[in-house]
Amino acid sequence: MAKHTILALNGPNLNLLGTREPEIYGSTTLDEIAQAMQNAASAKGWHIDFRQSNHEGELVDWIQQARDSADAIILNAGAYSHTSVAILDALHAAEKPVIEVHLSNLFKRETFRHHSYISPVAVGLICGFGAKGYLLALDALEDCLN
Ligand code: CA2
Repeated sequence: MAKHTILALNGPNLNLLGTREPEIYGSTTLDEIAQAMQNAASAKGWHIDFRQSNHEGELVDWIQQARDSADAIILNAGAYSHTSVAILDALHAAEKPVIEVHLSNLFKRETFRHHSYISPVAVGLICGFGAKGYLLALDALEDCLN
């Protein structure tokens, strides 16, 4: 049995990765990110539960379930990062370590992307490293899990 289960959650429009706007988000698809995370997690003896939804309520449901089914959460909530108090509240209730990931460097972009509701509940934030950010998040979790 895997030592730890990590919920890797992706928010709206991230299913489009690799198909458009490669200059901002890179050319790696979400399926390729999922595969790279599975490989990296397996090497650590961990299991990845990788999901994407365009629906805020579905993301909230999955975060609530993580209280019983996951040891940590890696979250790219996409545009909901900048708007969703509901996701913030769900993360509080889940009481699991959260690493926030963004492909792009939020602080080089429009000012409305500079604020994230998720950052205050996250152990840390990784942004600007493209798809590699998800793997950096897995490494960062090593210090949060035992
Ligand atoms: O940089 C990130 O990872 C973001 O979370 C991506 C979100 C954006 O709203 C955040 O501010 C930063 C948008 C994801 C949209 O992804 C697309 C990918 C390809 C084509 C169109 C959208």
